[in-house]
Amino acid sequence: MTSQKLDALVDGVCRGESALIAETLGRVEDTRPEALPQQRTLLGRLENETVPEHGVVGLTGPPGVGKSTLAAALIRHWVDEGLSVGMVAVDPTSRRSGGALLGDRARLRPKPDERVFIRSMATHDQLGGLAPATRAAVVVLRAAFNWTLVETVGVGQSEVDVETVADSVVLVLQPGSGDTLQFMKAGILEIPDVLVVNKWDLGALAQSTRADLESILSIAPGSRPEWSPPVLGVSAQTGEGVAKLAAALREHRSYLEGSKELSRRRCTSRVAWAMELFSLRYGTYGLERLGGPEATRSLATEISGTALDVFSELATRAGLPA
Ligand SMILES: Nc1nc2c(ncn2[C@@H]2O[C@H](COP(=O)(O)OP(=O)(O)O)[C@@H](O)[C@H]2O)c(=O)[nH]1
Ligand SMILES: [Mg+2]
Repeated sequence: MTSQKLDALVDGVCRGESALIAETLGRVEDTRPEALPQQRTLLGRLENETVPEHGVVGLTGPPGVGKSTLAAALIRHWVDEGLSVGMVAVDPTSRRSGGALLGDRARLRPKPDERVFIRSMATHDQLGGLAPATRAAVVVLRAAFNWTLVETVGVGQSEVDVETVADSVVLVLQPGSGDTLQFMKAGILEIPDVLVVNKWDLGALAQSTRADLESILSIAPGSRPEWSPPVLGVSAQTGEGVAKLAAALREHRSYLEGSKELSRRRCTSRVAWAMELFSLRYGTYGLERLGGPEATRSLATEISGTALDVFSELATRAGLPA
């Protein structure tokens, strides 16, 4: 890639031009080793040029709770406020996620001057590269848009652990599904920054689910003393509560920016990404050369630069080709 081409891609992405965003996504999702040097340059430039205020929100939860519908409602809310939004939807189970999202896009009906970009990823064509590809896509979209949404199924069960991709994690549940107890047992309620009981239009059942969640959280509060995750009743279908969700995300954003939490999360995310790339490429053989997974992880934490820089440095230190 010539330096003019690189400049054109970076400028185009930062201006939010769909065609150049799509081209850049294609380049950064390429899993061939020979694509790496270009990706390093491209992602490094994009990270440098990203406005620090641009935020990444993860929407996660069981299938069918209304994550995609809620994403559409949230995108509509933000766009009406004059903000631009990018979205990555990761669906490890469905080959139809692309089609489903197109449905959402139709529901969204963005006007020509509204900046919305949606990318869906299914596992069938990604194999083990899904998580790194998702992370790379997030870097691209974050450079382009005020908000980037990442929709994933489940929490801590899917290949992409959303808490290592997003700055703010929203756990979406639906009334009376019995998921609450399961999540509590799995310790998963410690992950979200905001909890949503979607399908609030279902009435009393929704209210009792919210009450259950609130009482669980009051016994086992999140791991961050300065932020108590709100539990919001939302109907993605009628739009009720969507503005409150947007306000909670804005507030969480302020909390992140005013504390060390944002840089801590970005560091966790960079290390997770570098580790994934390294394990995919070199497996346990590579990890053993650096003294095992834990030693590799702590080494990765000390290396600066983008995730791809960290990956290359790990490879160099292991005496392997990056
Ligand atoms: N009653 C009600 N149904 C909803 C709401 N949000 C989504 N749904 C429905 O729930 C089903 C699953 O929605 P979807 O967004 O695909 O869920 P996802 O699998 O979590 O992405 C669809 O039939 C939606 O129409 C809501 O707020 N209220
Ligand atoms: Mg969905």
